[in-house]
Order: sequence, then C-alpha cells, then structure tokens
Amino acid sequence: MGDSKKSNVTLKRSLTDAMQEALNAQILMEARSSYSYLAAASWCEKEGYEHSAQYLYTHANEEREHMLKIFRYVNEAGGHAIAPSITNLKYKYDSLRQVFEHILEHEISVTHAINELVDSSFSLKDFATFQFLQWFVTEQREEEKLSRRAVEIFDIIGEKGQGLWLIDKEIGRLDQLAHGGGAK
Ligand code: OFO
Repeated sequence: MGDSKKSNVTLKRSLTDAMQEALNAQILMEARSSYSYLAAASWCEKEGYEHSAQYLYTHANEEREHMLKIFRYVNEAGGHAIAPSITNLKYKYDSLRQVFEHILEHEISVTHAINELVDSSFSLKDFATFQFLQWFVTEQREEEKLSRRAVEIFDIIGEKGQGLWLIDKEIGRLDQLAHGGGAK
C-alpha cells in the first residue's frame, strides 16, 4: 500500500502462551523481591543498621538481575516479557529480626514458585526452559540457606545489650561467609 514502514513480523516460536504467562509471573515475583529488599534496606539504614542495609542493597540488585535474566529469556524465545508494576510493599518493620524473618518467608515462597515453574516446563515438554530454570533452582537453595542463617544469628547472639550491634555486623558478613571467605 505504498507504506515504507516495516511491517511487524511475528516469528514462530516454541514457547507456549502458558509458559510465557508463568515466566511473566516469575518476572513479577523477582521484581517484588528486589523492591522488598530495597524497602527493607531503607528501613535498616534509617534505623542505623548499616551492615544489614548494605547486605539488603546488594540483594536488591541481585534480585533485579534475576528478573532481567528471565525477562531477556522470554523475549529471546520470541515471547513478550512484561515490565512489572509493584504495589503493596512493606516499608516498616517492628524490629531487625522481623526484617529477616520476613525475608526468609519470602525466599521460601520464591523457592516454591520456581519449583512450580520447573514442573510446568517439564509437563509442557519445554526442555529449553526447563534447562534455563536449573540456575534458579541452585540459586534459590543458596538464597534460602543465607536467609535462614540470618535468622539463626539472632538466636545465637541474642538481642540484649550489645547483641543487636553484633547481629548487624554479622549479617554484614553473611555474603562473604557464604562465598567461602574467612572471618575478619
Ligand atoms: Fe531471585 O532469588 Fe531470591 O527471591
């Protein structure tokens, strides 16, 4: 029709609508993780827990990378990744311990969601996605371990006296310990 504009091209793809929908739901969940960590980091920083805040800022970035990993995968597979919109974040906490209990619960729910995704990819015989998701299976095991360790620190040290000061310091060293670094 004399229109020089390039027409849209719809490429055929093996990614099913069901799988795309499930991956987009996971994109939303990873974005929620990132913003939950960010909100918690801000609360910690405001309350003077600087090491915990640093730990949480680092994890906010990691979660964003998880989101982007899936985001790019969906588009590279010929699908349409949906940029998530996050509402209903928790901005205030009663205590430092509550921050890390909340994170542990959240990480456990992410592990369940990843397991469901893996299950769906297998049932749909989408083995490319199944293989792609293996990285997340391993990552969640680590994240859950780290979050559990953070909560345990409260029980081991105790929150009385200088306890909270020490707990904050220990939480700041968690990533280092998780990656095999020695104590300072
Ligand atoms: Fe994305 O790994 Fe935690 O939530």
